[in-house]
Amino acid sequence: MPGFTRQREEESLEELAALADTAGAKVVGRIIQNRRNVDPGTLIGKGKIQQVATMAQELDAKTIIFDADLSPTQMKNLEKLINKKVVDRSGLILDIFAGRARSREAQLQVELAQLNYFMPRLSKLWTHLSRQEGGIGTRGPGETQLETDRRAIRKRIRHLDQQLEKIGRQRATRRKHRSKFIKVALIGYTNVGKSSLMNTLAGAETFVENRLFATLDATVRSVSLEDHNEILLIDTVGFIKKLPHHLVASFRSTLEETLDADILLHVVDVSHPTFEEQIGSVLDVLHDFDIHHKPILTVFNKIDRLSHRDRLTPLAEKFAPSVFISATRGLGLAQLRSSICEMIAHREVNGSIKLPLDASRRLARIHEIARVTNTSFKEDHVVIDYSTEPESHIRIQQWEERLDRLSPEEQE
Ligand SMILES: Nc1nc2c(ncn2[C@@H]2O[C@H](COP(=O)(O)OP(=O)(O)OP(=O)(O)O)[C@@H](O)[C@H]2O)c(=O)[nH]1
Ligand SMILES: [Mg+2]
Repeated sequence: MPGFTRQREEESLEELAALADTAGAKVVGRIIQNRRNVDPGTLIGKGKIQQVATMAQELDAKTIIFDADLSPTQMKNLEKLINKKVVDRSGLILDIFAGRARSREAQLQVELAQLNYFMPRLSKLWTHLSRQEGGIGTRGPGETQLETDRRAIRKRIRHLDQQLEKIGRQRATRRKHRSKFIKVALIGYTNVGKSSLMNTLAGAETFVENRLFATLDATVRSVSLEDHNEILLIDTVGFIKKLPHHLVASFRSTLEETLDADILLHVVDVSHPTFEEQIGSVLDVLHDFDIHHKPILTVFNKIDRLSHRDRLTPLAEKFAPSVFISATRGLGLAQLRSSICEMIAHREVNGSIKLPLDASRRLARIHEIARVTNTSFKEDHVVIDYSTEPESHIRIQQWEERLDRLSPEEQE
């Protein structure tokens, strides 16, 4: 499409191949089409579909995977025209998730995401639900069967929703017990080394693998830093580009661990050819979940794989604050620890203060030294919610105490 370069698409396809490999498939061929706009019914053009069908025949491919999200109609049309099972990027990722989910919560979350995904796509070629061996040419369920399936799915979705809500509440309670600790979440693109870093810092045995989405559950470990700082380190599911929102949303309660964190460690695989693009994808997700205001330390990992470390200097300027490490070789960890301590000391705290309506100088001052998040005027006072660094917070809180003791003239 206009605005995309061939190289970028090839890299994206390379990632799709890695995903397919993770899902246990063998890639036998790839096709890219240049187009000015998408065909609403089939995404790609008629001639290209023919080419794909012929190529699939020749290579004896069982499945066609699209590096895009297909609408249910597009998927049905493509399956009819190519006469092979068609999977899109989300469907593939869901398949991986399904194979990776270990905890009960992750399993329920994945099942919910799968049902929501499959429901509008139920067609005769999708035979999963009827539990038959779904090879090509096997007939799927008939129309009445499909309707029964849909009803059963809706019921199951409601059940899963309830179960997840219950687990979510338990998780919230557990989170509350931990609230006196500073929470640091490891976030980042998939396969960048988040779990490896967790293992190095916490001496934990978190599952590490050179494949995508090794981690699906949020694991929490406590870590002691210098300065007597005891933090809780949280390992989370990795991000990937073009991951649709409904899919991310089904990991809501796992994501809440990230939403709840005080500090984010954004782990980046600096040895990856498209790491800057991966950074962009991660920041997009943070934006969508409205957590981009949290303090972020960018952790450039896998520096042991770089032959020219001078490449790193400009990165330090572009992505401050940042550190350079190797989680598996144990490089740069002292710097990482002290950077975390520094961020803890300077992190923003949320506060709220009640001021008389005429304390205009104080009001102006708050706007100077804090980020005001809400102002609500009451009959004889104003309540201001803000976030700022601990020092300013203490100063602002002192105003309130003093205001209580001062006369209105003195307050100004
Ligand atoms: N060379 C090198 N390899 C590393 C380093 N850190 C991690 N790796 C490797 O990178 C791969 C992925 O590591 P993980 O820790 O599973 O990555 P992750 O970010 O948790 O991945 P997901 O859970 O799949 O999102 C593994 O093969 C690690 O051994 C490092 O500093 N240097
Ligand atoms: Mg992991």
